[in-house]
Amino acid sequence: MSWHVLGAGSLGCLWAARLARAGVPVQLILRNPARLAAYQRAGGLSLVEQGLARRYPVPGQTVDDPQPIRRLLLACKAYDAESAITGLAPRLAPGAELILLQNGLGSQEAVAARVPQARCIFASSTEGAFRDGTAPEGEWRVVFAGQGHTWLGDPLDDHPPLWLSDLERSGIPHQWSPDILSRLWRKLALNCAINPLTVLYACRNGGLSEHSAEVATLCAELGQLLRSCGQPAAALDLHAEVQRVIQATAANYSSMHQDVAQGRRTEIAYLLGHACATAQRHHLDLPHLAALQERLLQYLDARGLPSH
Ligand code: NAD
Ligand code: KPL
Repeated sequence: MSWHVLGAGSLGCLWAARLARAGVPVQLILRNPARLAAYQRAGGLSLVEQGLARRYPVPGQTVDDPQPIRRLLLACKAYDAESAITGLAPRLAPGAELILLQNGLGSQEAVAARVPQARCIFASSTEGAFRDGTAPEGEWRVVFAGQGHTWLGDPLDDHPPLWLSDLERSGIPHQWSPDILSRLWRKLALNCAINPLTVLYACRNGGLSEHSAEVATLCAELGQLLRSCGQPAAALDLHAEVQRVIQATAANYSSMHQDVAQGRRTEIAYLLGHACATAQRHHLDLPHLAALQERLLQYLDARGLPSH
């Protein structure tokens, strides 16, 4: 059975290349005929691993190709996920399975509501990849920059799908995780405690050691939020883990910092925005988190970047 991968971006290409080289049938879905033609002219995608580039001529198709979709990796940004799945819904075969690779929370529920006939598997990944815009192959060249792990789970059904063996065979490090919501909330909380401050203070993650009181206050409010919305395990030792991540990634710029520095839209609505909206729904007063959101929105607005 063929995999389909929507989003020939960083993670989509990383997954497609590894599936293809293991002999797993895979098709890349591109936005329109012009993008498909450009992809085909490039001869497929290139993956750079440990400095070595290899080309994978993964077949491509457009969103409105007639081929039914049974297994789909949705590898676009959180803000594109709902409209992307709406475009593909007519192609989903009965019993289709979707893997939602988006960071943050909120987009998964929006996707699931659009395609109630499909099984939606949520994923949280610590792998790192980026597109190497400077190469002649341009956007079809992806650099595998950070080894990591992907957790997959279905909040409605804890039976692992049979196709996990395809990931095994392809060398994609993964784990079936019945508590996937807890993982996604924990990652969201880490991102909320670190990413917005790195943008506002224009610093690397390590620069936050100069703002430790502010980080501690945010962690306390995030812990309150997690406990109030039924995720107490995600709140355990949050502050200690945030401090560990700040130390371990001290030399890095957070993903949100990189987005803003490159003038790209951020996933704020699915991170801090989702945290603040959930707090409001639970009638929780979290003044520092709310003030952080306000400051970040003003900062983005001043630079002409969207707030959603
Ligand atoms: P990306 O921007 O590199 O790729 C997304 C791709 O999806 C783009 O090529 C875009 O054109 C395409 N796309 C969007 N809507 C489409 C549509 N309707 N039809 C066809 N194509 C469409 O994004 P990414 O870095 O791969 O990130 C994907 C998700 O994974 C994000 O939520 C991100 O936060 C998360 N994530 C990324 C990394 C990483 O290292 N890149 C690591 C962990 C998590
Ligand atoms: O995931 C991250 C990001 O930059 O998005 C870390 C490194 C954990 C910082 O929040």
